[in-house]
Amino acid sequence: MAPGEDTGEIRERRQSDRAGFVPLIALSVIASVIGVAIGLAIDWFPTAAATQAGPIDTLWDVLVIVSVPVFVGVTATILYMVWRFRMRPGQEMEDGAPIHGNTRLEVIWTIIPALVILGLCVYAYAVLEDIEDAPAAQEMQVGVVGQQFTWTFQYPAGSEGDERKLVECPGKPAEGEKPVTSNQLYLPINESVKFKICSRDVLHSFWIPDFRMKIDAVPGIATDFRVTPNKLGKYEIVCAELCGIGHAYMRQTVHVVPREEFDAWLEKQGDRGGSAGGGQSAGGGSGASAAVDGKTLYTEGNGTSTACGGCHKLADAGTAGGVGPDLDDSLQGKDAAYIREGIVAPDKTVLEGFQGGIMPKNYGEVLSDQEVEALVTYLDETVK
Ligand code: HEC
Ligand SMILES: [Cu+2]
Repeated sequence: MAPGEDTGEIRERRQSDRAGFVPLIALSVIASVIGVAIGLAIDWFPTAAATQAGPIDTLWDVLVIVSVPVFVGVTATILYMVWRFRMRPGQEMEDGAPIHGNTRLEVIWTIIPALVILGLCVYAYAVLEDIEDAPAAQEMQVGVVGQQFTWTFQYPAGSEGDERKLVECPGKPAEGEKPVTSNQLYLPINESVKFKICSRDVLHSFWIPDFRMKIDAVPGIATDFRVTPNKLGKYEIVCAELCGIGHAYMRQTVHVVPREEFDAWLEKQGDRGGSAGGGQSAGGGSGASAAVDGKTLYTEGNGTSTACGGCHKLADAGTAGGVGPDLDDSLQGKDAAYIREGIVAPDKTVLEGFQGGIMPKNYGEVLSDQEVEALVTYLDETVK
């Protein structure tokens, strides 16, 4: 075979191959349009309840618009090549044409993706700068302490304008500081808040999906993020780092409320904190304690403590939680001291068949003495 004939044949083949790419490109474009349309139509996220959600959701849409065509294009090319250059009967022993590569193509397919990635990085960085921007007005700081398996929130004491010092993790208040501590997170609407997040034990991750914000809680250091909630309502707080046996139950609620409601709530918490701090003989304190009701504490908590019914079964309260023991059974014939220990020191003795470390260890801190007694009395009387 003369070399000239060979070259001519290859040139012809190349021309017909190029023509063959037209359907491939058409296919990729149509599939990309459909793919992008589906990608944008899917409702990926929960409610957008903070100003930070807008730019983040837009960033997501841009990523969908850019990445779907890449995925579709690569997949379509692979499938098309497999089909078009498949081996046909009689070609079993043939070798492919000797190809040496194509420098121009390689330059193109290196530069274009590099530019796309660079562009997306710059854009994503700009979004990050934007959502982390400090507000012009003074902002509130809230401490977030992660521990197996509950979040505790610390509101710095002091009124507007005071220097608002945050309590250091692991939560030992400085001299003279009386932070408000709560297992409930309340935030005033349309005000920027900066969370200072830390952990008392292992890695956790503080995530509020409706705000689109999440950051790890790391033992030994404080991390932070800020949000401006802009929609009234209750949203879920989730631990997004597998942190141990009770990880799945490490869920709490953030309440976004009007400023007045927030102030009223904080003041109420402050009173509680004050009385727990030793001022229990104060007239107001005893007045409030008269209203302490064990059943309510059990089913709802005191506004600071987490409720019990999510984990425990108790017929009288109508709760069916199955994480901890069925209290109607397990407390049968037990005395008040046993029940008290089960509440304030849950890991001292762990009931057979259950795992220690799941029940929150902070009931002794977040419940006042009267509240613990009210719970003990309630349980003692109900299970008999
Ligand atoms: C996150 C889940 C969870 C929550 C919330 C919880 N518990 Fe528990 N509780 C457990 C588990 C698990 C055990 C068994 C292991 C242990 O003793 O630590 C337990 C054990 C107990 C015991 C000892 C039972 C026995 O027979 O030894 C008592 C009493 C008790 N809980 C009461 C309460 C009360 C009251 C509350 C609310 C103030 C509460 N628990 C909230 C999970 C929970
Ligand atoms: Cu966790």
